[in-house]
Amino acid sequence: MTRTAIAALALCALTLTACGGTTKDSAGQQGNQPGNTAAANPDAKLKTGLKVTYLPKQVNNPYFTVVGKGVEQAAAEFQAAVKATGPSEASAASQVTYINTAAQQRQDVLVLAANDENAVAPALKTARAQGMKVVTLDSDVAEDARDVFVNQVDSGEIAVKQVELLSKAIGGSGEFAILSATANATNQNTWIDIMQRELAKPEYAQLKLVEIAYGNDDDQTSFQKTQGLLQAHPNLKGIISPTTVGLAAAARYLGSSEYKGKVALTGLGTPNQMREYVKNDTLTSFALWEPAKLGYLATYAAAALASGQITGAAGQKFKAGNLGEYAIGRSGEVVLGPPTVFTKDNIDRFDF
Ligand code: RAM
Repeated sequence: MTRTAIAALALCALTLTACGGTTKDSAGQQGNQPGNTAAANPDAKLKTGLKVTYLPKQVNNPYFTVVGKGVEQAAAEFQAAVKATGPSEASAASQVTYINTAAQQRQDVLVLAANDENAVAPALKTARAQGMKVVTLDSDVAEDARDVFVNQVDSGEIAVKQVELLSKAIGGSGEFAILSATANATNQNTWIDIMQRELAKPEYAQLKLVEIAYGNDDDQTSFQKTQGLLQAHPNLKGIISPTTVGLAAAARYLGSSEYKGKVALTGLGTPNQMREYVKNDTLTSFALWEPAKLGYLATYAAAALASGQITGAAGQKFKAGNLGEYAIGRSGEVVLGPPTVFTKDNIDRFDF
């Protein structure tokens, strides 16, 4: 699916307008081919002893380490064995060899956050044809290359929230930039597309998006890109960074520069990485979901697939341990829940 198509789907969900074009949006239909050909049996027992591979976008990103804790916790609850593996950088094709290895090692399920929606699709399709179940979390792949996508938050909601936070921080008017992760990341591009549509609303008429920069979810690159944005746009009033790596690097740069307090910053970050910058007034608010819950939910979805409880079709339900029951929505998507906004007032209640 193209970026625009994903954004359009997210927008359909947001505005509740009638949107055609999807082929499996009602309960009881078969899930995505080629993996989901059997009928679902909601009463099937959750299998124990499953082999789970967890493949984040990159291994050295604290956010994905926390997601991995949730994967481990769920797996421990149904005695599955987890292999966590992955590239050190989040480039488009960097995950292909890890997918092939998981298939060769006959892993039952793969839980992955994709760096590119298409680059990994052929390897995933081959693995699924051999019987491996594929659950994406955080950042999706082409819909026919996975069984289920576990989205952290409704894509529209999280994109709109960031525009709202930025607008508030700069008094509703002025130039701003986006500091994203990699140019191919499905989640980033979906959110950015929705943000751009949101800017067309009359209440944002005075906001001007002047540049989208890519820090590649690399700390140094994100730091330098922040500096570059500030130099290139002397009238810049704010930055949205919808990536935990970008937000932390931008805060580090801003916090010790002449721009501190003059250029606003918001986006998506982990409380532990952002605490000092919220406390020293580099930024007032940012948002996120609970990464461990995302990993936990996705791993239960993967086990439900491997146990035959679900096939990935819309309307099917499964139990996700202590998170309770979840239903699969259109396009095989399961949504974890609403985001949390962190400020000085609540940040000390969170430790991740
Ligand atoms: C980074 C990654 C991830 C994104 C978070 C918010 O860690 O880009 O995909 O969801 O930020």
